[in-house]
Parts: sequence; C-alpha cells; structure tokens
Amino acid sequence: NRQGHRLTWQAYHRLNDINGYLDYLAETYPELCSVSTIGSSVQGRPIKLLKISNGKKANKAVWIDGGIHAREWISPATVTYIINQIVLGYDNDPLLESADWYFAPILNPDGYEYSHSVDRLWRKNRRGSSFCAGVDLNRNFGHGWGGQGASSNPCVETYRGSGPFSEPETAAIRNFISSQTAVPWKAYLSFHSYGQYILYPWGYDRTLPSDYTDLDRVGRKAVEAIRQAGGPTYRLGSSGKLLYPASGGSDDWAKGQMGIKYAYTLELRDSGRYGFVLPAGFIQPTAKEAYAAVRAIVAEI
Ligand code: ING
Ligand code: ZN
Repeated sequence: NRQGHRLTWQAYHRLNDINGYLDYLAETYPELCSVSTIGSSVQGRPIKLLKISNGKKANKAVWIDGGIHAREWISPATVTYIINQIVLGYDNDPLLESADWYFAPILNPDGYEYSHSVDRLWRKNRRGSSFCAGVDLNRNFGHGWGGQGASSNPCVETYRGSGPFSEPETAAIRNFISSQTAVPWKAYLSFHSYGQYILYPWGYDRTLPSDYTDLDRVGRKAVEAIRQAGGPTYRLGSSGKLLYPASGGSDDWAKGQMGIKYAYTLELRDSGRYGFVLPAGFIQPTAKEAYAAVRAIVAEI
C-alpha cells in the first residue's frame, strides 16, 4: 500500500509486519532511524532494535521494550504506536529531540508468533519442544535471580530458566545494553499487560531502592499524564509491594546491575474484563495514554 508498511493500530499484527515497519522507518528516515538485530530467539527469529536519534551528544538515552510476554499483545502494539508518534512528531518537538530512543518492540518473537498460531494465552519463550516448554523471560534476568516469585519447575508459567540469562532473548538485551558503555541511559521502560499499574523496583522482594522517592515522584507525573490523556487511573508502586514479589525481572536488572535510575514496568489496560485478550479497539486509547506517560517521564529525568 501507499503507506509503505502494514501497521494500522486498529488490529494486532504479526511479527513480520512489525519488523517490516521498523525496516520501513530505517529506509524512509535514514538520518533519524536505524535498525539492528541484537540477537536471535531460541528458534532463530531476529530480535530487532530501532534507534531514533538526531546524533546530539548531550541527549539522554531511553530504552523502551515490549512483547517479553507472548500473550500481552497490547504491549508491542503500544510500543510501535509510540515509535510512530515520535518519528512523525520529531521535528519541532524539543522533548523528543532531547533523547536518543532505543526500541525493542518484540523481545519474545517465538512466543509472540506461537500466541498467534497455536495458543493465545502463551506467556513464555519457546525453549524446549514437548511438554512443559518455555522460560518466563521476566524471571530470567540476573538481579536476584532464583529468589521469590519464580519457579525452578519448567512446567510452571513463571519458570526462571536454568540460570540467569540462560535464554538468548534476555542475553541479547544484557549484551546490548552492557556493551553501550558510552550511552547515558536514563530510563528503562518495559511494557506489559494487564492491570493498569506503573511499577518500579524492587520486584525480587518487598524492599525499596534508596532513591525510591524519585521513582515515585516521576511515576506520579506519569499517572497524572495518563488521566489527562483521558485514560483510567493507573496505580503506582514497587512491584514487590503493590503486586507480588517476583525475582529475575528486567527492571530490577536495569536498575540494580546497569544503574539505570528510572526503571519502570508499565502494565497497560485493562483491569481484568478482557485481560490479555484486549479487543483491538482498545489499542488506540491505550497506546495514546501510554505515549503521554512516556513523555511525562522523559520530561522529568
Ligand atoms: N506482570 C509482571 C510479571 O512479570 C512484574 C509483573 C513486573 C514482575 C516487574 C516482576 C517485576 O509477572 C505481567 N503481567 O507480566
Ligand atoms: Zn508481562
């Protein structure tokens, strides 16, 4: 079609359409957008990263990922929506121009495709073949790995894997972020669903980081921005206290090991009526309020 890519934000899209969109951006806006592959999944699918940057040296660096859990389809839909808003709005928007943006919309491509073709409610990656396949990638990161709220049993939904970063999908993120030593990472935002929460570390237990008042203050700005955008009132707090202790999460690693101060997990809509099977009509309102939250966070950091 004339648009040059297949994304609509009125339907959920398969992996090929999403990767095709990233490639389209890099071809269409080569001075602003670049695509790379930071690793491969268990089954060999690429894990793609889009960087949006004007090359200004003083820019802060912002990481945004989605699709670490297969069934949470609103997450990659929201991340690609945010990409679209940033690319189309880039010129003459000082807030957008003040950051280098790193997007990984689908961290679990095997699971995502499996949730489209076989099991709509699949969560994990596709490690193993038969019974009890899959590792929960959000229990596989290396800060407090093996603690509470993660299972050593491969048959369980929250199986932590055989060791920290045992999975190529989590290792790809670790390798990329830890290799970018000159990049001034300021925020690490990971999109999930559902529940309408803005969560910050720690997840591995009910304690709080020493600077949690900063995360709480910036989080409150995001909650307010979501309401201003017409969205529901998201709840804010540390994942261990507000939800449940869960070790091996990506935000704990980003803050605890990489020293990225503003690490958040955002649980998008809804609050349980549709849950993971959120109708596509909710993509636009959910993504719009999430974009408002991202702007509010980046404005504060
Ligand atoms: N929720 C997250 C999960 O991985 C979470 C909640 C966030 C846990 C951060 C630990 C750390 O269970 C969903 N919906 O996946
Ligand atoms: Zn999730």
